[in-house]
Amino acid sequence: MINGEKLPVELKRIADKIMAGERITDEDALVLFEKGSLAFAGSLANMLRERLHGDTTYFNRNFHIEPTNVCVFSCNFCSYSQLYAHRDEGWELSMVQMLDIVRKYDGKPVTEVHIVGGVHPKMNLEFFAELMRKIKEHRPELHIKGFTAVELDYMFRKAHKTIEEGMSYLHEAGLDSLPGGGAEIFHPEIREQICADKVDADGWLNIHETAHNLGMQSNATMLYGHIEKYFHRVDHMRRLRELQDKTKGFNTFIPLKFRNKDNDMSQVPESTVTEDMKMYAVARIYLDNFPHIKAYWPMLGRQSAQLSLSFGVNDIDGTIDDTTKIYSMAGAEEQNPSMTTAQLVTLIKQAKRKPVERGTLYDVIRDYSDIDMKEIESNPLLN
Ligand code: V47
Ligand code: SF4
Repeated sequence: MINGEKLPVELKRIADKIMAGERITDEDALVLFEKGSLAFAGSLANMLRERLHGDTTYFNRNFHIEPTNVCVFSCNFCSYSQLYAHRDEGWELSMVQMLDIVRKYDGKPVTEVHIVGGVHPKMNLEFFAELMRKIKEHRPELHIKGFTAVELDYMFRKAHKTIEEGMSYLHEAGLDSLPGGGAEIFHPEIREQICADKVDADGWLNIHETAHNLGMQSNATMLYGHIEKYFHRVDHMRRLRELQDKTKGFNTFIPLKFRNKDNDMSQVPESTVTEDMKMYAVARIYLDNFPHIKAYWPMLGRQSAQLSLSFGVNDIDGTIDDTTKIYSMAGAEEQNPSMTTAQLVTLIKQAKRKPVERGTLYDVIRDYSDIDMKEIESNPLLN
């Protein structure tokens, strides 16, 4: 009960703030995590989601390119990478192979390619700038969302470029926006235990700030549900909220549920569905300056992604077309993640929400709420 007698005073005070449209503090967020029930945090998050977006739930039509899983880093939670010394057991796509993936979508109504992979010492800034140019030459309107701050940090340092020089160079070559990966948990207490050797919090935030200052938009993630405590999550979101106050360049926050198969943290149990939904709800409430909260269905599974639409989430990413391995290798239920538009629309409609196809930057492409399902299934431009 939100206004009932049984509600502790501190939760009532937080609910009042949220309902009045005020920003909650870090302490409030901790109280929500520690003392608020899922129903309590969830109903407040749902109210905010409906204030911001009504029933609108976004998805897009996208595919991934994962250039390599060879990586100079060794994050303990990663089930995907192969150290350079063992590169024979990994994959390295050539320019031609990556352009063949893009060509496979000729005539198909995808709007975004998401490029992310391991940090390969031989795939450098010049190589990826050339990839950007070649993709844009072939399909200029395809939005390229590419490279985590981890990949960019390594690429720029190796090329002896400042962040601004490197970012401008890739942007001019065709890179449109940045995905949110590599953020993990910013707090050094945890970062040192799960991914000690890659870019730190300030480095990650600097890269996104520079992109924003150049007019590029980006996303932000947080890898949760492993060895971190609630206050590490709040600390992570605080750093993001502060940068967003400055630049307004983030589009969406994506909590990523830790998956424990075949990695060096396999002894750590995965979070429960209740914990997952609570994470989305608190994120929606705390990150009042982030327009969107995304549930990435290949990692979360489609049923939990559907459920999250009642806990603050208003975006479930895209069609994917079985082009990413990061989550299947880490044990996600979706071993070959792929959804047709009709399946995404059905999933959203079943949750009594309004399915809207978007571009990467949340430009509305099509509202599917009144389109007949048979029409969607039979029209290749819609499905
Ligand atoms: O940074 C790696 C995560 C991320 C595991 O911006 C794992 O739209 C869970 O950032 N369990 C890369 N997560 C993917 C990413 C992303 C995904 C979807 C959409 C967007 C976007 C960005 O994958 C890494 C890391 O946090 N990851 N291993 C694992 N075992
Ligand atoms: Fe490399 Fe990324 Fe895996 Fe870390 S999470 S080992 S940076 S591929």
